[in-house]
Amino acid sequence: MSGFDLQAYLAERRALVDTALERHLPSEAAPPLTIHRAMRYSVMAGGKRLRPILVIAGAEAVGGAATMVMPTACALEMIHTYSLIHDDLPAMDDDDYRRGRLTNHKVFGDAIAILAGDALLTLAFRLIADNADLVSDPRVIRDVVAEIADAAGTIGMVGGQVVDIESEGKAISAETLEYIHRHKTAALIRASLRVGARLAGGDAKAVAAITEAGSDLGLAFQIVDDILDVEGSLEELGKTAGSDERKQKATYPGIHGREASRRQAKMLIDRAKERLGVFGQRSAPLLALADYVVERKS
Ligand code: GRG
Repeated sequence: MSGFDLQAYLAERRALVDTALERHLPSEAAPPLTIHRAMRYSVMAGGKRLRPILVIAGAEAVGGAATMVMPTACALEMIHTYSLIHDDLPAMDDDDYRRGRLTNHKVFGDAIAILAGDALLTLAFRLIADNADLVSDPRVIRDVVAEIADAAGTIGMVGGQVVDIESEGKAISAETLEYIHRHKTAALIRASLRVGARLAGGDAKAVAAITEAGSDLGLAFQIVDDILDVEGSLEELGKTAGSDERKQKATYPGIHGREASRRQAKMLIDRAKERLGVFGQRSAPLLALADYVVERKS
C-alpha cells in the first residue's frame, strides 16, 4: 500500500480544473447567448475530468505544477466534451443522456449542439496558445499543438470514431477493435499525459516512459468502459447502459468475454505502472490513477 490518498488528490485537482474551466469558458451573458449556454451546459455538467487531471499529473511527475499546464488541461477537457456532444447526436450514437443530464442536442437542438462542439474544439486551441505565457520555453507549444491535433484528428480520435461507425452491425476482428479503442479513446488519454510532461520540461526519457504508460492506460480505460456498459446502470454511469449491444457495436467483452477483458485491462495497467517506475516518488498520483482506471464504477 502506498498510502497515497487518491480521492483527496482527485477532489483537489478537479476543483482546480473546474475553477479554470469556469474562467476560460465564455460567459452565458455574452452574445451569442445560446451557443455560450450550450458550451457551458455540457462542460460544466461534471464528468470525471480524467484528461485534464492526467495533464496535471504528467506535469507533476516531472517536477512541474498544475498552474503551468492549466490552460492546456482545460483544452483537453473541451476537446473531450466536444467529442461527447457530437457522438451523442442522432447522426452518430443518438443518445439521450450524458453526464447525468439530457444530451446537448436534446436541450439546444442539433444545429446548436454541432456548433457548441465546433466552438469547444476551436477554443481549445486558443487556450493551448495562451499556455505559451506560462512555460519557460514557449517553443514547446508548437509541438503540443501538433500532438493534440494529431491525437484528436483522423490519425487519432476522429479516425477511431470513423472505423467504429463503419463497423457497427459487423463482425470485426480483435485487431480492428483494438485499432478503434486505441484511436477513439487512448490517443487523447496518451496525449494528455505526454503534453503535461512536455510543458513542464520533462526530458526525452521521461516523455517516452509517460507516453508508453499513457497508451496502455488509455486502452485499459476503454476496455473497462466496455465492461461498465454491460454491468453499469444509468445512475452509476450518467448515460444509458447497454448502449453498445443495442447499437450492435463490437466490444472487448463481446469478442473476448468479460473475464479475459478484465485480465487484459489489469495486464495493461500493471505494465503502465512498471513504466512509471522511472519517476520514483513522484509517480504516486499516476500509480493510483492507473489503479483507479480499472477499479472505477463510472
Ligand atoms: C465525435 C469525433 C468524435 C469522437 C467521439 C468520445 C467519443 C469519440 C465517443 C463517445 C463514446 C465513447 C464510449 C467513447 C470512448 C471514450 C469514452 C470512454 C468517453 C467517456 O469518457 P469519460 O468516462 O467521460 O472520461 P466523463 O463524462 O467522465 O468525462
